[in-house]
Amino acid sequence: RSKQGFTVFFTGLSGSGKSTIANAIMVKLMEMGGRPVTLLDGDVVRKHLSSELGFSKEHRDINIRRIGYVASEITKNGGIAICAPIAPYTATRRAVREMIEAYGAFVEVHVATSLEECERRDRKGLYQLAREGKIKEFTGISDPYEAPEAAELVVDTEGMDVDYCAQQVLLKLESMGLV
Ligand code: GGZ
Repeated sequence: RSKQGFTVFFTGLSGSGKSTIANAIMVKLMEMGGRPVTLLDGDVVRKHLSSELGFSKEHRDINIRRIGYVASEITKNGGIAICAPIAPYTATRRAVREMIEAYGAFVEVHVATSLEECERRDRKGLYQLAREGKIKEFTGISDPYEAPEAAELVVDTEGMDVDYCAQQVLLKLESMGLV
């Protein structure tokens, strides 16, 4: 029986489907019972933990390190942390991985929905504003996204529904012996 805590860390563009998959996997893990599950979603964290931060590289890195710290505390205490920020920088994601692997497993999930598809959906109208120059430093448009090269799992929400993607995550957690 595994009592080890772990962190599922989603990374991907705005509108890629991170939050939706994260919510679905949270529900599944809660239903399984056992360990407490904490969701650290991008916009909730920005509201409560990082409200003074903007989107410069420096501020994004501070934001991700805060998320990493909270997730590492949860992992240390045997819980499950689910994180869903953009986290565009490889080095920062690696730092968070190291912070968490000191206490438990780190499962990086790249939500690799293409920029074209995210922009086509543009569910919040942010891509249009970014194209018009009304939002500066917008990831994928005027700011970088460094795609992970060694994520534990890659999912793409284009042509795959949320439940399928969440199922893939669950299968990965099972294959890693975490659930
Ligand atoms: C990227 C931005 C920006 C800029 C506001 N670049 O789709 P959303 O709206 O709800 O998710 C995005 C969220 C990104 O915050 P994160 O904390 O996940 O970013 S990071 O990990 O890089 O710290 C988007 C909104 O904030 N948003 N301005 N310039 N996303």
